[in-house]
Amino acid sequence: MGILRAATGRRRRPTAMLAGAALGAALSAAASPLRAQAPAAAGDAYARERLAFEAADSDGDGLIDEAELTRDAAVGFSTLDVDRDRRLTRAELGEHDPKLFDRVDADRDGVLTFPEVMRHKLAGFQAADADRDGALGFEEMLAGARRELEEAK
Ligand SMILES: [Ca+2]
Ligand SMILES: [Ca+2]
Ligand SMILES: [Ca+2]
Repeated sequence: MGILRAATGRRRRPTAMLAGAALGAALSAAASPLRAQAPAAAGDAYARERLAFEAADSDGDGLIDEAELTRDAAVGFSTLDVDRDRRLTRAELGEHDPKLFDRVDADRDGVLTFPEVMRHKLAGFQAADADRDGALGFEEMLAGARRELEEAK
């Protein structure tokens, strides 16, 4: 136990890619999020969202604010941007939902820029911010993600 704790650090965090992808999927189903999720029990999905939420909540106050959202999105974006040209191609995203890609790709040029991703994420963020305090709690984020998935159908 002691060795494991030392090896993993005080607080285990998912990798940047996982965090970016999972939070994106939950929050707005944008960019990184386009990665297909392996079929998993609902409990697994919940745990994964929880980990992603905690990773994005860098000050640990239990809320994701816009700065934290942006930081998390930037990490997720650059992790996916394998060739570092600041654009995400369909190939770089791997398996993803093409309809979702099209919704994020505002200028329809077939690649996603960070501003396109952020515009989509912020829209999802604001829609999910039910009490309008400029930050999302975990439950707000989950509810927003569920709503978005419904709308995407
Ligand atoms: Ca926070
Ligand atoms: Ca790229
Ligand atoms: Ca584009």
